[in-house]
Formats: sequence, structure tokens, C-alpha cells
Amino acid sequence: MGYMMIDGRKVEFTDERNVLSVIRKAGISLPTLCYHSEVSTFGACRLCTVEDDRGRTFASCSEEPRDGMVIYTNTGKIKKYRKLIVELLLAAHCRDCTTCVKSGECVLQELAHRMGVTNVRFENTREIRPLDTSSPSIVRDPNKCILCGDCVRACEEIQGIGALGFAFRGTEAMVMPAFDKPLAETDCVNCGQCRVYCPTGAISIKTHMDEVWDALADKDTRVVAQIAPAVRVAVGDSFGLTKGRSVMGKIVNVLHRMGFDEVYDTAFSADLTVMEESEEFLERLEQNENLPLLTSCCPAWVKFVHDQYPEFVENISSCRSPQGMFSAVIKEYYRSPKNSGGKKTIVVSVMPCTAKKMEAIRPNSFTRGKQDTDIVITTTELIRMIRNSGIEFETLDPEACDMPFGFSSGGGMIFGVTGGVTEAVLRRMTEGHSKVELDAISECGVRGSEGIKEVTLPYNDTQLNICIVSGLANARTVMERVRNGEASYHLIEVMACRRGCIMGGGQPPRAGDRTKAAREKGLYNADNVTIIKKSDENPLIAPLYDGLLKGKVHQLLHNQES
Ligand code: HC0
Ligand code: SF4
Repeated sequence: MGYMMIDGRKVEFTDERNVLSVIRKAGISLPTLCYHSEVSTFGACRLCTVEDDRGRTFASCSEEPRDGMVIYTNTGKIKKYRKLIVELLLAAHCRDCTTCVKSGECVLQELAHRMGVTNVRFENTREIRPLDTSSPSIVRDPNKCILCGDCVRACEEIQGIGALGFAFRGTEAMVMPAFDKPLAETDCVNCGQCRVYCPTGAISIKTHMDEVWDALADKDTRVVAQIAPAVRVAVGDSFGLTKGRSVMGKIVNVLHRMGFDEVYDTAFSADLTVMEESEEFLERLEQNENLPLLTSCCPAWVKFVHDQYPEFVENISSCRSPQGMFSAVIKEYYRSPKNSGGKKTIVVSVMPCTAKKMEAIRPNSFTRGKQDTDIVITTTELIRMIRNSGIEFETLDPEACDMPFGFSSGGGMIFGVTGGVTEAVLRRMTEGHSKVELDAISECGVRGSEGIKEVTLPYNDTQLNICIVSGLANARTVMERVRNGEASYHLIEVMACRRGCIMGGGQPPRAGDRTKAAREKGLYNADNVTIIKKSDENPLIAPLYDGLLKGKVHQLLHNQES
């Protein structure tokens, strides 16, 4: 512990890793473009520069706090310096702000406004580069890149992929995939974490909102939506509502008003996933085959295994993700002329995830060669569509999902948080459903935001070893240990994004620790208020197996051999 003087006030510090953190703790929001507490310090943007009592200026992100330091955060010299940095960044930046996807959420735009930059005196001499639209999930616009390196570090350090890097030097420097390949031809897994970290419009979501509007305008089309678990806890704060609180009922209402014919909760098909995945798990345990079972609901993780650990492809669960299962069930239901009423059916899934756009077009997830999920939009796109519609979201009353698929258990709901899939599967594998039994599961180590969690549980005569992972760099650590025989598990649950889908690449970005915790709490609260917690006790599940799914379980709920 020590003390420093910040702008004439005494501030205590303990384990803060740099002066910037101490300044922020003191309630001063210093601007930064390249600093994120979860990745390594780069010190490139210099916006967090401060001055000490001897007139020395330094980047506060790169300096350790020392007892007795005296620093000033807003001297005339620093203000001028910061303004010049922003002006120079703008000089080398495409400035089509009014039509930029990031407009209104761009950190550079916000800083220009904050620093009072109203004029850029320098000419942009950078050559205009083409956009990379090769990925099904994200778009890279090199003309809007400010070389902060945030995407590079997110991809390398958090996801352990390294699909992006710096090329060339000095004024020629650029961020791009190796050998300037299109992103779609790299090991990119479409997770969208680079887009979450990008402060400008240089990396953005590939949007599909127009396709949804077109479908809604077509009177001969039935448009059916499914909403993923994590979406409901990441929408409200954009409309001034409490951070992290589930607004599922309002989302159902707004989608009905926009013209969706039916709105469903992906948590329903997460119940189906629990049924199928636990059965597959028990079979593999019995036959001691293809263990550890690797969960298959996160498409970025599935691609990661195919690209990086091909020898484990057989271990991936054959289950489709809840997104895939739901779309297949909806399409099958409306294949019957009795239900279709002569209309074509389009399934729109609303996901916190950019990789789900890639999963939807992955041929092994199709039914009889046809794509089931027609359009995937992310939470960010949903928010934009609500704004576009002009509907006052915050004032809407909650509405329930439609029938015949409109009920889900709490087990399906918690899929959106790391550990949720495992917890739901364990609930299914437990005979009872009393509070004591369910509490024992939630307290066995499955919950919590750590990137790697290990749980050991007795099941019949076996001690089940389970590993729960979020963040692909962590997944690499675990898979290396498994490959080298240093660790052995029966089940490995992986969500590519740290903390799970609540922090997916399609969620509104710039979520701080409070937002992350609120989203997590929001989903557990949504589970708390459900009467039925176990997927197998969802009253719509058994009739579905006896009816529509009869003889078609494999065809509709499992991925085809690829
Ligand atoms: Fe997820 Fe899912 S939980 S991956 O995180 O399994 O995207 O929310 O929709 O499909 O249910 C994302 C979230 C889903 C799926 C579910 C799973
Ligand atoms: Fe890396 Fe994910 Fe971005 Fe692809 S989408 S470049 S894997 S961070």
C-alpha cells in the first residue's frame, strides 16, 4: 500500500497494476484508446499521458504506482498534447462518420468531441484500402484502423488465435491477417472479440438487418424469431433500463410490433440440447468412448477444434447447438401443409454472437441439405433495429413467447453463462429436483467467472471429472494438457468468449466489470424465477419427442457427418 498525490489530492493505492488504474480509482476518467485491463499494456496511443511535479510527462498505463508520486492529469501542456494526438489520428483516418456503423459508439469520435477537436489541419496521405468482407461474421475496414493494436492483442492473448497482426513499419504500418489474406482464409473463428475491443469502425459486425426488414415486409412470409439466453440481459441498458436485468418480455413485445409472426426463446431448444447431450454423454461414459466429450454449442470453439486439434474432432458432441435445433424444429413444424397455411417460413435468430452467423451457413448443420436458420442478427443489430423502428422500448409491457414452443426451463436459460451448459446437464442427470439438490449442483464449482474451472463429482461408481472453460486461449491451455496426458476429463465445456455468451462478440461492447457481473446475475435471476429448473421437466419436451421428433431425432437435432 502507498499514497500518491493526484491533482493535489492524496490517493491510496494497493495492488493497482499502473498509475492509470489509480487515477481511475480516484474518479478521473483519463482517455485511452489502447488500454484494456484484460490484455497486455501496449502504451501506443499515449492519450493517458500525465505530468509529474518535475514536468516529466509519461503514459500512465505503462508506469507502476510508487509511494510519494505527485502527478497532474490535466495541465495545459497535457491537454494540448492529447488534442494533438487525436487530431493526428483523425488525419490518418477515414472520416465518413455520419455513415459509419460505429457512429455514436466510436471511441475516437467521442474523444474528438471531448478534446474539442473541431478542425483537422493535416491531410490524410494514407492509401485507401479495400474492405475485407470475406468473413461471414465481421467486416474489416483498414481505412478506419488507428493502429491501437487492441484487436491484435484480443485475438492473440484472449483467444490464442493470432489471426491479426501488424505489418510494415512507421507510416506504412497496418493491421492485417498474415500475408494480407482475407480473414475467411485464416484461422479466425468468427468470435468477434476483435470487434468488441476495436474502438473505431475498423472491425465491425457483418450486419443482416436489411434482410430481416425485407422478410417482415413480405406478406407471404411467416417470420419467426428465436432469442438466445444472453440477449435478454444486454439490451435494457441501451434504453436507460437497469443494467443486466432481463428484458425478455419487452423483446418479445417489440418483435411482435415490428411484425414478427412468432417469437420464441432459444432456452427452449437449450432444453432439447440438454436432453440429447446428456444422453450422448452417458452413452460415451458407458462405452468409455470418445471421452472427453467436448460441448458443441459454441461454433467458434467447434471451428477452433477442427483447425487446431483435428485429432479431437470425434470428441465433439454430435448435438446441434440450441440455435440449430430450434430452427430445425420450427422448419419441420411448418413443413406440414396443415401448419404452414401456404406461407414460406423464415427463421431469424437473435444471438449475442457473431460466430452464429457462420454456424447458420455451416453445411453439416443443415436439414436435408437446406439451411434452417435463415438470418442471424446480433444483440447489437437488434438494438439498432429497435431504434430504427422508433418504438419506445423502455415503455413496453412484457409479453410471453408464443406457442407451440414457448416455454423453457431455468436450465436452458443459464446456457448463456460459462458453466451453464454443465449445470443444466448435471440437473438433468440428477434424480431429484428439490432446492437442496439443485443448490448442491450450483455450488459444486460450476459457477464463477474464472476462465478454467475443474469440478469432480461422484456419479454411480465413477468420479466425473469436468472442466469448464471460457476464452479460447484458456481452451488451448486445457487441450494441450489433455493432449499431453497431463489432464484427463470426462466432459469439457467450452465457450469461446470469456464468461460465456453474455460477453459474446455481438453484444454491445465496452462492458466494464459492473456490466459483466450484472449480465451474469441477470441470467441467474432469470433462472431463479422459473418454476421448472430441469430441462427434462419442461412440459413441452416429452410431447415433442412423441410427436414431431418421432423417428427424426438424429436428422433434426444432430449435426450431419461432415
Ligand atoms: Fe449462446 Fe447457446 S448459450 S451458444 O452462449 O448452447 O450465442 O446466449 O444462444 O445456440 O441456448 C450464444 C447465448 C446461445 C446456442 C443457447 C448454446
Ligand atoms: Fe481473432 Fe476472433 Fe477476431 Fe477472428 S473474430 S480475428 S478469431 S478475435
